Amino acid sequence: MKNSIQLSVRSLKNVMWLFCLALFMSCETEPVPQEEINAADLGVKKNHNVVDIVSTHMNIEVQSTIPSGWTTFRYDNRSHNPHFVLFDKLPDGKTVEDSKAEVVPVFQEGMDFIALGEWDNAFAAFGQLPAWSAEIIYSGGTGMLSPNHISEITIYLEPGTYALECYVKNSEGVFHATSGMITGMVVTEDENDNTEPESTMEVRVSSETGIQLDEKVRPGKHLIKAFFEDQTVYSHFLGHDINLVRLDENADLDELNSWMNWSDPTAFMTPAPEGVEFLGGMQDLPALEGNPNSHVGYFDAHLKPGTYAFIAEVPDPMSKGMFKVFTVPSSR
Ligand SMILES: [Cu+2]
Repeated sequence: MKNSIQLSVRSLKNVMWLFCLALFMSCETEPVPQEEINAADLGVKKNHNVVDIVSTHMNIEVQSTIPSGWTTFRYDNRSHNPHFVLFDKLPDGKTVEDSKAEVVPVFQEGMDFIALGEWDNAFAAFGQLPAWSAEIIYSGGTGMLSPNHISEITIYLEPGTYALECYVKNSEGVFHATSGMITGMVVTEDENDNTEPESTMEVRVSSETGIQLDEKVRPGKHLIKAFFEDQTVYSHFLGHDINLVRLDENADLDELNSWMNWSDPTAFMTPAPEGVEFLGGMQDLPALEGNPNSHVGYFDAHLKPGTYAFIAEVPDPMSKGMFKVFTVPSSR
């Protein structure tokens, strides 16, 4: 008897709740179609096999071995600096210890000469890079992420040995990798059974046409598909990536445009430009011919109404069509 009373009270509550919901929905002048709500807020399917990456200071903590295939990484930046995590696929037989010994110090020496304006010495220093470093395949990773932010990305990882690194510079021009932000990870031949995720929005990046996105961006939780049409090497020795930033009224677009270039001795150093919140993105994907998975990476974003931009870390991204400012409206 008690149970049946409880049940009917519960049923009554349910009916009242549905009534209130119906009343609330009827007040909307333009109801949002259910499929749109699903796509924007509920359709982001989470992968359950998430690999955690954490930075608490100048470090990258991640498990040392994972299976190959589509993999979701959850990067938690608990430090006081903006960071990213670039996945360098190393040539066979090389490990992160080789990168630490033969690559990281060379870049630091080259950078130190650039800072002194000694370009000849800088080029001589970069000439010390081991021949094998030209075979490193930049294989995606988390875009720039402000402190106390979390970003999830999904990329397809081929078996191999990787170095995960961040090369933002501190206020003295020291690369974060020099200070310890580089770590190794082995991707085994074992395949995970994850499938490619479904996106709610797509952005495309190309060395010829820059960054392209839909004219209308809807607010909500998104899983953004970054499609790299191609990849190339710019004057800073690296390719293009894509980063999502939120801009407030203090943001100086010219300053941000100049800042996004590691090889500029006055740029890509902390503190980051004011008024800019880095929300992740996708590091350089290799866009290999005949390998569709190498063109695609996914990253999550909760787009609230406001002003944002997609921007690549390349010299003068504005001139390359790789700095696209857009607005997220308050309604769909
Ligand atoms: Cu860093």
